[in-house]
Amino acid sequence: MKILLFLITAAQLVLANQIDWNGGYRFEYLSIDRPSLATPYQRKEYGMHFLYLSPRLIVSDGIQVVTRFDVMGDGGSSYNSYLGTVWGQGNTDAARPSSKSNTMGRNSTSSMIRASQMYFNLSQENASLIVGRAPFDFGIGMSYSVGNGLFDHWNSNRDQVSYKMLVDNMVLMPFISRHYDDGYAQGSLVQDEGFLVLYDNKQTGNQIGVMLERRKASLASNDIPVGNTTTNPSAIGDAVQGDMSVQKTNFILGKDWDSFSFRLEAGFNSGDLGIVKNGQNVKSTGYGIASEWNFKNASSWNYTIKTGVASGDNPDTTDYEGFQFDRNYDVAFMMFNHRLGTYDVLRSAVIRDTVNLNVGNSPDDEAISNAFYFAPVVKYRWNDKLDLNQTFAWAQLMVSPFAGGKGSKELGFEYDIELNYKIREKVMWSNQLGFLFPGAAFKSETVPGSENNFTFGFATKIGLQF
Ligand SMILES: [Ca+2]
Ligand SMILES: [Ca+2]
Ligand SMILES: [Ca+2]
Repeated sequence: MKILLFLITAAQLVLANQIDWNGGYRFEYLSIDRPSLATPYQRKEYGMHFLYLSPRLIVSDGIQVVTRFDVMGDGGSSYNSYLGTVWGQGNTDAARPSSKSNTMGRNSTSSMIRASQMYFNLSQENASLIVGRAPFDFGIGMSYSVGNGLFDHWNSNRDQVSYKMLVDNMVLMPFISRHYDDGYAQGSLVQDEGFLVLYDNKQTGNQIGVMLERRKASLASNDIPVGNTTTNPSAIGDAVQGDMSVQKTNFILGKDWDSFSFRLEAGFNSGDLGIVKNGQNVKSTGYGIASEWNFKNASSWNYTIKTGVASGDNPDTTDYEGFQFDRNYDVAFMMFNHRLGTYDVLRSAVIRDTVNLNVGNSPDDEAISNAFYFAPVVKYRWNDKLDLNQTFAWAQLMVSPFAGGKGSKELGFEYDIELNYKIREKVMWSNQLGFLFPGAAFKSETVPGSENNFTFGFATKIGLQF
């Protein structure tokens, strides 16, 4: 009897705990004819699929443990992203037995499930505490983007302790994030300490805020890419020599009217990178500004202008002036989204895998960097299910990627058409066609074979979230 009672109580306890699931699935196919803009074309063509499942374990009132499992994630790349697995991944083991031969075999490879988030969330009436590996967000996603968009490939998950306090429309949040710890000993860290103050009135759409964040790394954990730029294009200095300490300051400003709204985010870096170049200390001095201007009306036609700037590293100076947007922040289908050309025009190699991936075999791992861009979007709402968006993106370089300031700054322009079809509630089929007319910045006498020829690209993708 006692055992039975115990069993019943245990069953009730299990029932008292709840698990809420959400997640998403997508399949994408993409092709870009001539990403090199030169000869050879280095044509891209791939499919990619991805599923994520996020169980939220509700332990008791206001206490949750959240995890996220990525099924068929980017197992082969070095990015820890939400890219997904290439469709047709195959077996890659060089010493594989013949039973694993892709040409002779009959079964496909299998993939690991990865956990990209795991955190504890305590919600109180006017505050919430987050401890663990959790998404981190700010503003319109210029610097940090959680990657909740249907086709977002990137995330800014980080190991953090953050405490968010809500007072009316004010948000106050101190936080600490640890990006690296060498283990049980004390000492070697890469850590952020920061504070967010935000006024966010959901009724009026008025938003103003600032986030201050200092990222520090000790000498032993300072892994800023350094070395010979010919063998390692990501390198931004000659050698690591000390601690890194960089202050990042991001502002957000927004306002909504009946027929118009805007959002503006700006970010500034300042501090010491702890590396040397030509015997001198390298300081980080980059900045970025992103703005979105939305013109709304009752008709089927709506307009948005996306315009902004990201500083670029000047090769003639010791300091590092480069600034890269988050890679989820896109203004065009190809430009600033996929690598283009035969050399690093945008000076963004520091955030990319330049060892295994090149212009012809990389995913959409490019970022807005070293450029001023102006991208009006014309949106036409056909009916409840069908949207047609046209983007005309024009851009110009901030600094020449070559010493001595040689070369043109014209990045050219891109015209994109996007047709979105909402098949069912929560299920979207999106088709993109892009035409890129690259500017003379992609062609240089310094780099033999570089050209700025026309290219086009196509993507069709289906995505759902639940
Ligand atoms: Ca430690
Ligand atoms: Ca520089
Ligand atoms: Ca992107």
